[in-house]
Amino acid sequence: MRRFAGILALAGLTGCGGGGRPAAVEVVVRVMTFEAPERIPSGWTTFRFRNESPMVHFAVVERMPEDKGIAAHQEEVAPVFQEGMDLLGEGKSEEAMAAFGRLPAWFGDIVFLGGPGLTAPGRTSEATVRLEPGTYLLECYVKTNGVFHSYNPDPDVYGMVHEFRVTDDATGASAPEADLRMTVSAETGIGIDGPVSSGRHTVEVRFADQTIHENFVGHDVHLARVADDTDLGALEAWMDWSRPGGLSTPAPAEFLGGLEEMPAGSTGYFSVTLEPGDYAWIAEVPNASAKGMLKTFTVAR
Ligand SMILES: [Cu+2]
Repeated sequence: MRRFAGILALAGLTGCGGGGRPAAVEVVVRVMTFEAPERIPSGWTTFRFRNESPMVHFAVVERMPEDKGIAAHQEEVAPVFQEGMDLLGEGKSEEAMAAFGRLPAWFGDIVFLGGPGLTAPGRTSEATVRLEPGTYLLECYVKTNGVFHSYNPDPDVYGMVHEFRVTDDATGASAPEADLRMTVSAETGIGIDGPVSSGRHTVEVRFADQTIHENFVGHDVHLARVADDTDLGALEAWMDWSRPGGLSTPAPAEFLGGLEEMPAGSTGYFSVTLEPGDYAWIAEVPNASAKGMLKTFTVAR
């Protein structure tokens, strides 16, 4: 019987209630470019995000509409966001909204499907999501000196965006086994079942609902280390990309990953290793604390 189970596991079959753990897709950032595979099989997939650069980044997974890929994103989306951001920086909010109005209609058809949250320089974070076949992007829209990482002012060079194809081949992997369960909701904020201890954890995140917040993005969850000199008010303000200093390097706290936004009803996972200390769960939305999306907690010694 054990041998039979082993053969099933080798074959990656899921019919008897589970294949193996999701294979990890390595994503490395050394400067401001994703190094990642161009083709991966479909199914449960762990993105292991190694930030070897001196700046904070994330890697949101975006399923693209039919026939759209990195070229369309870089020609029709990234410059529009940069123009709008430049106008916001000049205090011209009406002109900025007019600029955002020039986003192509298909922008609304991009599906944000999780991916590793904000990850500090030198840190590695992991997020696991289930992917159907299709064309996808990894994107980081953190800013440096007012410029989105996903936008390169040089028209001949792409920004921090990586296109990959999820193929019809299936991994057959099961969802990870989680030891903590979290719910993220516009109604109830970020909630987690019970105290968080030190050590390695895999957190199951259920998006009970999803909504477009004031800064046009959905809610997600990130983990920040809260040090003695961390200003939680500054951290909260920093999470809003539409503020001139928002999501701009350097971050006001050390980020340890998390899970980017997903549609209502979706479930994804992230893994973290926690040492004793103070932390905050926080979403990338304006006024996170009023929305229950800034929650501090302590990992006991
Ligand atoms: Cu970045």
